[in-house]
Amino acid sequence: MDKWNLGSNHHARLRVGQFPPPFRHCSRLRTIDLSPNKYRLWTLLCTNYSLTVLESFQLQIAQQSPQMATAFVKEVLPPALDSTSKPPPLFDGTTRLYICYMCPFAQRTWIARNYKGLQDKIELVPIDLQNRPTWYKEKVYPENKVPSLEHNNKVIGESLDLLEYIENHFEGPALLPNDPAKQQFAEELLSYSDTFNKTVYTSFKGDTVKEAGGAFDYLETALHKFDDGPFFLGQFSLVDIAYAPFIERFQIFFEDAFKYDITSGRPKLAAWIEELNKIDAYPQTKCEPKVLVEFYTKRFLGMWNLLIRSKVIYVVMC
Ligand SMILES: N[C@@H](CCC(=O)N[C@@H](CS)C(=O)NCC(=O)O)C(=O)O
Repeated sequence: MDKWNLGSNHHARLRVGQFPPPFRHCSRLRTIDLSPNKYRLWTLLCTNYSLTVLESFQLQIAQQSPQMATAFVKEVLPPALDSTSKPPPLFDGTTRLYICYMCPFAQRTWIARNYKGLQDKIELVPIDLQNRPTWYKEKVYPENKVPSLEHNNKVIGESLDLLEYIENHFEGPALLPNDPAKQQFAEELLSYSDTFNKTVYTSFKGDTVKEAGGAFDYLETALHKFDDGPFFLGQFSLVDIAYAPFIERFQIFFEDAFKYDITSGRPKLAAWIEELNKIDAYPQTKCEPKVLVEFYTKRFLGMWNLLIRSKVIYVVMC
């Protein structure tokens, strides 16, 4: 597709939080539909202000079929703050979500923020955990972990608590259903998520596929409970958000390290992953698979394995 031409059959739609800088605070503009001509104007405008916005916008559009009328722009992500970075103007009334791009716990809260369309209300503040700024522990969150949320002059942590906090304190589409049976199942699955993660992470030290298999089966069974949608409670909810970052990592790592497809023989889990990827709020929070595999291999299989896999040893020996 021509970089500057949307094509006569295409229309594009920008959403709040995805406008280029001069319009970012136009809260009255929730979405705007663009005809091909208007789109050309926008691309010129974007070029002046943010090439990244423009490029990801075009990438997204290029991926749409001509029939599809909607294209979403990826948020331009801020660089991670490290030990050399000054703190943001803390407790100035801005709501800030402190995350780390690689952290699955933080990713949960990031997905919820995106899904509720709070990109303009909750500022993302990524932290480099390997080279943490000292002010984070001293002035923001004494636990020194991510995620944490600075809101109304206080800081709250713990990803599962934060999911509920975001659901209860901010506007946007509901992430918990009213149905008491579904609410009860949500509680059950949210409290199982720690056990699930522990079981899978612990399995890396033993007979991984066998030990982790039961945990994946548990999810497969859970996905059969409600048949009014592909998600744990039928419709997309906090429960899906709680599991998504971990399943993302496990699927990639199991495939790479153990040649094991976690969706094999688990059709509901396969469908869940496929549907999850269609939720706009999620894909832009995902990690680069290569980075993830390297990180997990080093952490769970050891440095030696990483060197062999990265062919360093092979090259040295040949
Ligand atoms: N239970 C916490 C776990 C958060 C957590 O362990 N985050 C990691 C990054 S993935 C972290 O901040 N680690 C820093 C540290 O432990 O010093 C939650 O659910 O939010």
